Amino acid sequence: MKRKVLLMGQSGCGKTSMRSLIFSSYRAADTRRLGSTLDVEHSHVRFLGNLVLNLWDCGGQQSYMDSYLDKQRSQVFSTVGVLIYVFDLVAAAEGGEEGQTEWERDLRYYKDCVSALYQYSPDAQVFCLLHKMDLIDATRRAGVYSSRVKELRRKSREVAQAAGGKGEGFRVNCFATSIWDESLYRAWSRIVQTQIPALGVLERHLQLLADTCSASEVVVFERTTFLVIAKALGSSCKESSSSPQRLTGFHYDEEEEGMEGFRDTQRSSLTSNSSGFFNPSDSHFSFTSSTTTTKPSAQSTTLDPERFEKVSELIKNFKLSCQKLPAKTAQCEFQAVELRTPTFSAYIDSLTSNTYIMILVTDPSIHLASVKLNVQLARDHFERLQAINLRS
Ligand SMILES: Nc1nc2c(ncn2[C@@H]2O[C@H](COP(=O)(O)OP(=O)(O)OP(=O)(O)O)[C@@H](O)[C@H]2O)c(=O)[nH]1
Ligand SMILES: [Mg+2]
Repeated sequence: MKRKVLLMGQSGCGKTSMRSLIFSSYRAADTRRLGSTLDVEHSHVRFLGNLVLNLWDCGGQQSYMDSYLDKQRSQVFSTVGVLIYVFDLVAAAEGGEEGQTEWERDLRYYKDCVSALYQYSPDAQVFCLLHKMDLIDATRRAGVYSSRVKELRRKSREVAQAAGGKGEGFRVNCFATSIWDESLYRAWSRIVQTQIPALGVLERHLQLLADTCSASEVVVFERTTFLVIAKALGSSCKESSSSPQRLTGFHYDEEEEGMEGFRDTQRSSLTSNSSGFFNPSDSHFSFTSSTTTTKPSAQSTTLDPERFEKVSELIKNFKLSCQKLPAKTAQCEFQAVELRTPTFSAYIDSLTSNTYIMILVTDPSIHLASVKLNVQLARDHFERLQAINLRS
């Protein structure tokens, strides 16, 4: 199963950087050495065995952009599964040529790309990454983000109306991102999740495993990228939470979806359990009392909405650090992690040939040995499940 993924945006916005971080062994600092991409760089990334992401990293210099939208239009925009349009938030604030700001030029190109996509791949998914968020002052992030998202959604509606459609056009999924933290993993995890068939089936089976292990949370990561593929809450935790807002303790507008990691409230929201993981046995924990954006209740422990992506980033960096060890050690593959803290235990191990699993247990009466045994017994089952789901 092949999926074409278009990575577009103006020159210097960070497309090749994010691709290199997620799919190659780059660290954020290594991206400073990258040169500008000439025309389109194609790469095939095998994901979960049979799913192949056909990445088109489209160089963003003006002459190339004009060519994609004109001479190469049908070639570039046909059979697209996903369009990822990257905006450089810092450049957008600056003035460009002919009195047009960079943001206006970005918007014009974005609109033209969406219009071409509407024509050649109307079933594609559209993701907008508002990138280099680390360079925006923390107090301005929410404002900048939500105003940009509003404009992008408006542009999509305009394209749909111009094409004679009655609907809203593409549903635009926006994320605030930076190569310097886990926000990039969150965005890319969501993007690849949309391309995995029968994800719901995998999540249902994970839920069963979570219950069998009496776990609080279970997460599956892809083996090489460590992107989050699927997750499930144990039943006891599920009953007490009915919405993502309740789970994270945040309420926010639609325009602010996707900027979780950059919310001002994040720092103050982490309480005693600073790992950010769910701890139902914590006497201060309350799903229901924590619902304000700016003032988390002293009575509540809110969860870091990016806790799993933090794990992705940590493990990926750990693996990169290991490569610096003497040759014999560096060649060893990362295998498993066991972590015990006063409030929870975590176990990470391989699940299938293409995935790792992380199981979080907060009940102190549950021994990790039994969790390990369950993972061992579940391996063949999940291997078969993955093969069935990705066969089509
Ligand atoms: N501060 C910051 N810098 C970034 C981020 N992402 C990328 N950069 C920097 O932006 C510069 C340009 O990145 P590239 O990935 O080459 O940009 P590109 O979009 O591929 O550009 P073209 O290939 O010319 O289209 C590099 O120096 C990166 O280090 C980010 O999130 N924050
Ligand atoms: Mg590039």
